Amino acid sequence: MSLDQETFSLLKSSVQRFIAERLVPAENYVEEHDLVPDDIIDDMKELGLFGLSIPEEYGGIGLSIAQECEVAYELGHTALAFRSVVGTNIGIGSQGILMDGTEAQKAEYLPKIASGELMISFALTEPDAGSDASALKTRGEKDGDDYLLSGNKRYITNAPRAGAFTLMARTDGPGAGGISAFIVPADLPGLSLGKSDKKMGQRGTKTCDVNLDNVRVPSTNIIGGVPGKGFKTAMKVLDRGRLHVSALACGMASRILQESIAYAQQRKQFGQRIGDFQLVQAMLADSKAELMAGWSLVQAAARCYDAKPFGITDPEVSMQASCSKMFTTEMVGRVADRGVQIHGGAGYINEYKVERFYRDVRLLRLYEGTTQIQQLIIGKHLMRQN
Ligand code: COS
Repeated sequence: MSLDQETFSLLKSSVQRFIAERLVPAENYVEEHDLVPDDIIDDMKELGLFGLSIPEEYGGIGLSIAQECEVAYELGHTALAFRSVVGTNIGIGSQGILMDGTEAQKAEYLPKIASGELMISFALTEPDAGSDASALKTRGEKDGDDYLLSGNKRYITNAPRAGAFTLMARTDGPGAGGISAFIVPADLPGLSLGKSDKKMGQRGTKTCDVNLDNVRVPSTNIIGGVPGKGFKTAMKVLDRGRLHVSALACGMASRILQESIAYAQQRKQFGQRIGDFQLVQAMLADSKAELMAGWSLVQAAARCYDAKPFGITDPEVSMQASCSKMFTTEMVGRVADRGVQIHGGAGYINEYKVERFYRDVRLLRLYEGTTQIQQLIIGKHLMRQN
């Protein structure tokens, strides 16, 4: 699946224009009010951002992952809260349905997800199951043709905005093989949301707990209709999501570098621009080279992903996605740190963008699998090679 090159170039220019003209000017509002305004969300729907990864037959734009990464790279050039609004519909919320859902599930949910009419979140993490995802405790008890879901999901991105969840619950005993993925409408009796999480950064990004107390869900809402396959669905979704996050990290590194260069060009000390000092140039050079390395890695891994049949388990793809996520999210952390350093005291002041981006990017090393989880996945893969 991919969009023809000419239409894709037009889409990319529209996204670039939208970011420059609508999103960047709204960054201060989002930071101040901890809110992405509704009119911007409406414009995102209009632009088709919610449906980037959904095939055209279901009303989306049908980008390949390599193309999706290019758009994510662009979206990385502004406050990450904007990307977060569309992120779950493009990625972790929708992709399980697309990869493993029945035809009826795809036909029912994907068009609404693609248009943004339905926002969908991904509910895997729990209070006692973060990195150790297969230890999740949310239970799904069979009751006639239904399942009764009970448990707690934590730090669920877009939960306050979601009309449905792709939600993992234990239906069949311990371990990964006992987990099923459900499509859970948000308005079912027994489902409630916790209070909004107060986070270090990414103001405007909405996360909270999702609590389930005997929520009755028909067994036809199990993704693919077969219980016990939910953990693999979640892992495949995360493989893809990790490439998207990697591209986002590169986009943000590029924006921080732009901010740093602009500051180094106008700020004067010791009678000259600070950018004329070689020690400042060294920081800019390190950031530029690391950004180029990271972005090349993401593009290569995305091409590898696109070359394989969609939605199947492929250890090589999984390993490359983890290499990308590990390298790029650590890289943007270093670029942000240098950005603050180049700004000096100003870099610690909230009105400068680098202060916010420094906090925003910290999350990239944590969600969709910490750096240490990526290392485990890469290491495991390497030790399996003959
Ligand atoms: N694609 C498809 N299947 C996969 C897979 C992948 N990428 N990774 C693992 N699996 C399968 C395995 O093949 C195994 O299947 P079998 O039992 O048939 O052999 C099953 O899933 C269990 O795999 P494994 O034993 O490797 O699972 P672990 O419990 O050891 O967990 C890690 C593996 C740690 C990698 C996983 O729990 C993980 O990614 N944790 C991080 C979770 C995360 O990213 N959370 C963020 C939440 S979303 S913001």
